[in-house]
Amino acid sequence: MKKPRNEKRQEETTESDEKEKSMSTVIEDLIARRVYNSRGEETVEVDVVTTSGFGRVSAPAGKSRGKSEVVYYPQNSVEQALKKVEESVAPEIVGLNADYQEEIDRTLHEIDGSKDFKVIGGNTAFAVSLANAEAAANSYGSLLFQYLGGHVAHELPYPLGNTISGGQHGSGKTPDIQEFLVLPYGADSFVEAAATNVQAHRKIGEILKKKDKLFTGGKSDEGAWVANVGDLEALEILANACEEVSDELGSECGAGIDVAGSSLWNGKGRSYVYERERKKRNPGEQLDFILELIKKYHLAYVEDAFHEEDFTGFAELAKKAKNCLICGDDLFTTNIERLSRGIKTKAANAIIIKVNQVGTLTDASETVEKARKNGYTPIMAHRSGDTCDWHIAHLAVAFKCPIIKTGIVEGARIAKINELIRIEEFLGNRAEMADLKNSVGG
Ligand code: 2PG
Ligand code: MG
Repeated sequence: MKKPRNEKRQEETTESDEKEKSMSTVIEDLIARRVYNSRGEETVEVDVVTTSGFGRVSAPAGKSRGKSEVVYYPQNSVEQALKKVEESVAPEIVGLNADYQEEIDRTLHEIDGSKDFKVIGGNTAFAVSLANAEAAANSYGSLLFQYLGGHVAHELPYPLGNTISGGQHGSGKTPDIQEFLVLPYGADSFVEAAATNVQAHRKIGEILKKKDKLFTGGKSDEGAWVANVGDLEALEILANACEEVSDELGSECGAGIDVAGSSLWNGKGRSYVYERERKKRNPGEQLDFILELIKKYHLAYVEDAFHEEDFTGFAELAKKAKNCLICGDDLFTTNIERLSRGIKTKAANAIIIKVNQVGTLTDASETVEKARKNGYTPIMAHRSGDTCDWHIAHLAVAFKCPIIKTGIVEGARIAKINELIRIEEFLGNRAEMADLKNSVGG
C-alpha cells in the first residue's frame, strides 16, 4: 500500500515531539465490518492492528438523538461507511502511529472534511478513534483506562441505571418520561453499587407485577421494565424501591429521571405533550412540574428536563433545584461549543458524554476537560442501541467521570458493568469510588 502522506506526517511528528514513541504502535492494518447492535440494527466494527497490538471497537446508536449530534453514516448506510473505510480512511491511517491519538483524530476530521462527519460517518470515526486507542494500549500491554488516564487513574464511577422505560424507548402505554433511574451514591465500592442497582431493578419488577395485571415482564432496549404505568406511578414505585433498597443494604441510593424533553416538545404548540397523561405543559408549567418531582421524590438526577434549544429553561431549573444534578444530554450532545454556551448561561451542572455524539475520543475528552474545569459533572453514557463493547467503562475511569449511565441488565449494559467490576479488582486497594458528595444526596 502506498502511503507517502503518512510517512511524511510521521516524520514531522517524530521530529517535533520529544517523547519517544515505540515502533510497536505503528498501525499496520485497519479493517471495518458490519455487525449488529442490541436493537438488531446494523453497525460498524473496526479492527486496528499495530506492530504489536490490536484494538476492536463497535459503535452504538441512539434512538432519541440530539439534533446537534454528528451524522452516524454516510447516506444513512453502513455499507457506504465500510466503503469509505476501505477507500479513504484506511489508506490515510495505516502507517501512522497509534500513540498519537490527537493526530489520528485530526486525520479523521481531515479525511471527512465536513463539520458533522457526514462524509465518512460519525460512527465510523468513533470506531476508528477508539479502536486506535485500544490498539495503542494493547501494544504496551496496558489496560485502556491506564493508558489514557495514567497510573493515577483509580476512581470508579457510580452506575446510573435504568429501571423503567418510557417516551421513545417505551411503547404505547408506557410513561411519557423516557427513563426512571437509580443512582446508588452511598455505595462504598463499584461491586456494591452494581448489586444495589440489580436489587432495585428486581424489586421494581416485583412491584410492577403486582400493580399491572397485564405486566408480561417485558424489557426495553436498555433492559428496563416496560409497563402500563404513568409517570407519577413509575416515580412512586422507583422512590419506594430506592428507599427499601437503601434500608436493606444500608447505603443510600437516589432516584433520577431522563425526561428527554425534546421528544415531548411540540414547537408549534409551544408545549410539552404528555400523551399518556393527556396533558400539555407550557415551559413555565414544565419548570414547576419538574421542581415538584424533585421535591416530592427527592430526585438526585434530572436529565434533559427541557427541549434541546431551551438553555433558559435549563438555567431556571439549575438555579432553583437543590442537591440535584441537572444534566444536559441532547442539550449539549458532547459538543464543546454547546457546552460553552451552557456554561455561560448556567444551564446545568452535569453533562452526558457520549463519544459517538461527536465522533472522536479527542473531541470527547476536550469536552470532559472543559466540563470539569467549570464545575460540571461529566457522566459517561451508553446508547439505547449498544453492543457488548465495554470500552466506555475504561473511558469513565480514565476521564474521571464520577457517574456512568449504562443500564442495569441486558447484555450490552452488563458488558460495561462487568468490565468495571474487573477494573475495580485490578486496582485492588488503590480503587476508590469517585467523589459525588458535593453534587447529590446532601
Ligand atoms: C439517552 C440515551 C441513553 P439514546 O437519551 O440518554 O439512555 O438514549 O441512546 O436513545 O439517545
Ligand atoms: Mg438522554
